[in-house]
Amino acid sequence: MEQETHIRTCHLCEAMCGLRVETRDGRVEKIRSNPDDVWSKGYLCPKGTVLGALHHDPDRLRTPLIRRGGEFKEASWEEAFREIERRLGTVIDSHGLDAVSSYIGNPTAHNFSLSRYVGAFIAMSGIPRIYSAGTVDQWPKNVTGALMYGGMWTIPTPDIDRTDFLIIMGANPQASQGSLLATPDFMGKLRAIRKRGGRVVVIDPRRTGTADAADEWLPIQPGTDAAFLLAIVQVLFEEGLVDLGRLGEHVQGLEDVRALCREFTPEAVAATCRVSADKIRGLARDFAEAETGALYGRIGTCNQEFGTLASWLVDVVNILAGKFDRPGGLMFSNPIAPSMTTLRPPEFAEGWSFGRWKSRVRGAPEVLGQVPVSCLAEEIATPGEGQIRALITIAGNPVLSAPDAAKLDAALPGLDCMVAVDNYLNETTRHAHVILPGLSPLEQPHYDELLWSWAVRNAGKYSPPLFEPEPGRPHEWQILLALSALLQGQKADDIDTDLLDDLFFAGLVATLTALPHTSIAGRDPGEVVALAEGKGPERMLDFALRIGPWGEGYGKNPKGMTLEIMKRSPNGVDMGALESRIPEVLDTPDGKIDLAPDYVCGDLDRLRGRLGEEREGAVLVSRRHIRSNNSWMHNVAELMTGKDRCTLLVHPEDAARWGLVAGASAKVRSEVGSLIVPVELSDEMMIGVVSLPHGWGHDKKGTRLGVAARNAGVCSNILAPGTFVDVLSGNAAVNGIPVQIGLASAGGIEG
Ligand SMILES: Nc1nc2c(c(=O)[nH]1)N[C@H]1C(S)=C(S)[C@@H](COP(=O)(O)OP(=O)(O)OC[C@H]3O[C@@H](n4cnc5c(=O)[nH]c(N)nc54)[C@H](O)[C@@H]3O)O[C@H]1N2
Ligand SMILES: Nc1nc2c(c(=O)[nH]1)N[C@H]1C(S)=C(S)[C@@H](COP(=O)(O)OP(=O)(O)OC[C@H]3O[C@@H](n4cnc5c(=O)[nH]c(N)nc54)[C@H](O)[C@@H]3O)O[C@H]1N2
Ligand code: SF4
Ligand SMILES: [Mo]
Repeated sequence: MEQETHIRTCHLCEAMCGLRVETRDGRVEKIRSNPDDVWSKGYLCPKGTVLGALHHDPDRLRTPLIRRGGEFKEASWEEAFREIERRLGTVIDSHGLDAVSSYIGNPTAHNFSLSRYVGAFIAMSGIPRIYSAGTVDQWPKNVTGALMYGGMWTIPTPDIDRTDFLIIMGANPQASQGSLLATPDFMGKLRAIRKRGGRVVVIDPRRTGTADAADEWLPIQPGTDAAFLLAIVQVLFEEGLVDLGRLGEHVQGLEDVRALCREFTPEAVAATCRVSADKIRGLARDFAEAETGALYGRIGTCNQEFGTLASWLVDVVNILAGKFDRPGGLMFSNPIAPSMTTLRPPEFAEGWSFGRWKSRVRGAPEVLGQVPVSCLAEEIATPGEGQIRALITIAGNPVLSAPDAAKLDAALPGLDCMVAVDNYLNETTRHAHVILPGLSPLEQPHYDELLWSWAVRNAGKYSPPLFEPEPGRPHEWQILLALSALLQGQKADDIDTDLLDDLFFAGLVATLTALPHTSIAGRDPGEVVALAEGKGPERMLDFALRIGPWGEGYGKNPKGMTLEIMKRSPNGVDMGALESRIPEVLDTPDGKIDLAPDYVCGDLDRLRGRLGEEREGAVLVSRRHIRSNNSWMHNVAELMTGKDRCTLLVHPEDAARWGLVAGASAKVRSEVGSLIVPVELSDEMMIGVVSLPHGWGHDKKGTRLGVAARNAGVCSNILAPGTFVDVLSGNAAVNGIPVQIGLASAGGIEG
């Protein structure tokens, strides 16, 4: 057969790079970048080149697996769904749907089907409570988005193409490629800022690859960003540098912020943050005075003790310094296909409220419908009314990625029913009774659902499937709909996923026609449904494109965007740079930005307490690597070459204090666990701070990950106490974990 070249978008991360995939005889031969891609213009990273290896990975599951005893056996789809019906039925008959829960993992957001149907699954299954990777990730941003702007996914992103001063706080795009900041080639854009005379500052306890490429690295004590930012705010007020510009009339709460920052002078926070007062003042002045500027905060500012305060203050600083909603500042995208994920959940129709219920065992208050994922283990393991007895994991590996990892690993075998929608038999899914594999991404179309919501340009791209799915295999959207039907008590043999899809779609259309600002506002939903074509995620994408800002509007704008038109531009469509969106983007009760939400400001006492504390001893932070992706890409041999990456980074002075030498093994102990890991000396680390990557620990028995098992590493989340959270959001604090460190071979420390 002839060689073919397919144009495609890489689905692995937020960079959404354009690829040229060369195939022959049903095999991927080579993947290169696509220079004609309107968005990525020829950029890609090493992970993009291995989509073929992932597709052809012999360990990737292609049929359902049913576990009987300790053995997984291949099964037909009918058998698998019948087995789930039987197991779920037993749980639900005895304990009701309250005994069923679900964990939603990160690749859900990057998968064509799952991203569009996980909402259908949650709504139609009737499962009362779910857990997700969101509470080890961006939940603080969801809280501040909801309270400040009225939408839990209304999250601003830095306009890096036009900024002349970028401050990066707690993010390492050199590895991650950017997060809640969708751009290709972040590092190229960073270099471009400097080349045009701009300045880049990185605030991070580690001198990362991003910091190395910046003008300045500003080390900070983990978990103290909120105090640092409050001091910046204090300086802005004290020195008369506050200038809201055109946003003045759209902001309320300014005087509250002025009053509450007063005590947080640079001098008051300097020792805690380990940043000099002069540095803080200088940075505040420079930022305020810059013509354009954007302060960007990401996972290091979220996955920590004061995540919500820090996330709030990142936005506050931008707003006060006049760097918000204007070119070169922090801006809101306007996606060509608006994300349905970003619709306000019906339970919050009357406004955002918190703590409507509490977790059963720990009493953790609900935040935006979820409690910390670390609660999952105890909710499974603790007997009593409301105990979780059945769990459905969807594209998640919480046994490695969630805090208190060992506890969850120990709890999962206690379930009466566990179903995993996953492409691998890994650390988490090995506990499942049934594993349902999704199609390979190359067998599916692609168009990111959520990520364009914080893209640095208003663009979009559709990729057709590259390979035909193997006959008889359902799409993941069909799997999710079938699972929701089983949870509703339907018989496996009777499920009609097309019918369920029609129901879900009709519900979505009804929701959108009832909203005031869409192009189909007030239309008869039945009429719109009748006009919509196709089924599944393609119909939803077409719908999103049509009702979007450039959309055809079901007849309203006949030349407007449709999926058909999008498909004619395989290299993507670019509607231009970001534009100011305030006030239209706001959905707060008074239509203004709430600069000082009570819920958030209520946490300042806790921060005051932190400033009064003397904390000594080492703390642990996390890191990422460009050739890795959370826990699940360590099975690709091409990405696993080179030196061991699962090491403890230690500053040489610390190493000397703790008796460590390069290559030796350190024993690291926290309040909840201990592990032994090779030491890598590095003056990248701030003294007193050590770093471990997450997503490793592939030495568990019963997985089917040939390559990963040979490069097992250790699971850093064994050290993360589940109760160490950002109180306001319930988000895990996997950064800033107090640890003790010693030489392992010499017996190390006790424990
Ligand atoms: N210590 C520490 N812990 C962290 C973090 C940290 O910085 N430090 N980061 C946190 C963050 S930000 C996140 S997002 C979480 C991630 O946490 P998770 O989402 O739980 O973990 P992943 O490693 O992304 O696991 C993804 C799973 O999805 C499966 N999968 C991959 N592709 C597909 C697909 O197309 N379909 C299906 N059905 N399954 C698929 C994989 O096999 C794997 O089982 O980890 C968190 N944990
Ligand atoms: N290659 C690769 N890309 C990825 C992923 C991956 O695993 N691998 N994961 C994806 C996912 S799910 C996400 S959410 C994004 C995350 O993307 P990023 O937010 O860029 O995450 P990291 O690369 O982990 O960088 C976090 C930085 O925060 C620093 N840090 C830790 N604690 C603190 C603190 O208290 N204060 C400050 N200021 N800094 C701190 C750490 O030292 C680290 O350098 O990346 C995505 N992209
Ligand atoms: S940066 Fe790498 S992983 Fe991310 S989309 Fe581009 S090629 Fe894929
Ligand atoms: Mo994430």
